Amino acid sequence: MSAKVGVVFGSETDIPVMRQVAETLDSMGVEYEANIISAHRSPALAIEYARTAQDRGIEVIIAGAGLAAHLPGTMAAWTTVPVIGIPVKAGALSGLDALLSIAQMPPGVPVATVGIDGAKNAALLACEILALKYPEIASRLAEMRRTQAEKIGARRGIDLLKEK
Ligand code: RP5
Repeated sequence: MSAKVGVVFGSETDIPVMRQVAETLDSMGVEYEANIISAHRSPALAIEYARTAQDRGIEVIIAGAGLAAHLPGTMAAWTTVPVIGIPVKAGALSGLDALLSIAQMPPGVPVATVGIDGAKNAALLACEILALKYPEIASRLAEMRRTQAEKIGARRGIDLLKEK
């Protein structure tokens, strides 16, 4: 099966966060490919990746980066495949710089933005986009939501406040 999700990130130092994307997509049975691409250090590769993504069967791109995080916006500038950006916590501003860089895209080139280090939500949002087309992914998401609700439901009651 070919990859539906293109996962890209700016540096090997992003791997601990981006690994959660892989774990979540694996749990949903969604095929993906992963590449280190930097908007600043390998800009030509970034453009080539985004321009060819749709022809290679990629239906959603998840792009993670820290600091002045231009990778998601660069991807979005060169493709109309939906791009989800993950601001990775790094450097003096602990991810706030990346969050604003990714969220504050000028009108006309949207990037869906999750919270700082929000890798799991990025993967789940990608699954929700894919679920519009693939019923099996929709079923797995529904099952995940049911399980999640059951776990919360099992933790009700005033005794919670008395546990040590
Ligand atoms: C960004 O700069 C990367 O996405 C990473 O989060 C950050 C720091 O990169 P390194 O200097 O650790 O390679 O491009």
